[in-house]
Amino acid sequence: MSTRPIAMEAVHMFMRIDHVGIACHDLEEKIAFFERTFDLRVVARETNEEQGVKEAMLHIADGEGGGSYIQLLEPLGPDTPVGKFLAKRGEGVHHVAFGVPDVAEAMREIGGRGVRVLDAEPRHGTLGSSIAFLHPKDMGGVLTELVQAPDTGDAAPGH
Ligand code: V0V
Ligand code: CO
Repeated sequence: MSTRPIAMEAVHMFMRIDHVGIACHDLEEKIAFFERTFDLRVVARETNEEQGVKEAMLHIADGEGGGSYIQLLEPLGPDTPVGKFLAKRGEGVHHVAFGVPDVAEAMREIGGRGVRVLDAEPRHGTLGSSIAFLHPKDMGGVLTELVQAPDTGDAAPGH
């Protein structure tokens, strides 16, 4: 077995964990908990009508190609992805988001490998990112998000 270290520029699709999305009933209460308990700080808040959420990003670390965060998500209504998730499962991990260099390219490549891509084109995400989702049933039960940070690659369409 080779003991050679993996090259820094090793090619795989996911560059880093961008965020873990946590569904909650009360965004302000959960922000207060994470700030108080872990000394984390909110760096962005947004109401995203298209995704049906009010969300906040708590910064953890910076890495190559972007940072890593906890994303707290409160639904805008019961008939939204997070609203339905809360009704069915209660509060908990809603999705895991991976950083990719180019979200449109990742959607094509991953879609071509038989995983259902839920978005026809990249959508607007938090912190100016471009995002797309992969079906949880094709991802071992985990709703998975692809994230292209705003300063990497070319701007995606729809911005
Ligand atoms: C649903 N299911 C999940 C799930 N949501 N499994 C794991 N994790 C989740 N988050 C399961 C559910 O238990 C059902 O399995 C099955 O999928 C169908 O679920 P459903 O309740 O009938 O709901 P659907 O099919 O109407 O919608 C589910 C999907 C939907 C995943 C297709 O939620 C979606 O399109 N999500 C992508 C958009 C999104 O989640 N946006 C909010 C985050 P059983 O019970 O039949 O076995 S926005 C965000 O992250 C932003 C803005 C950002 O990061 O910037
Ligand atoms: Co997210």
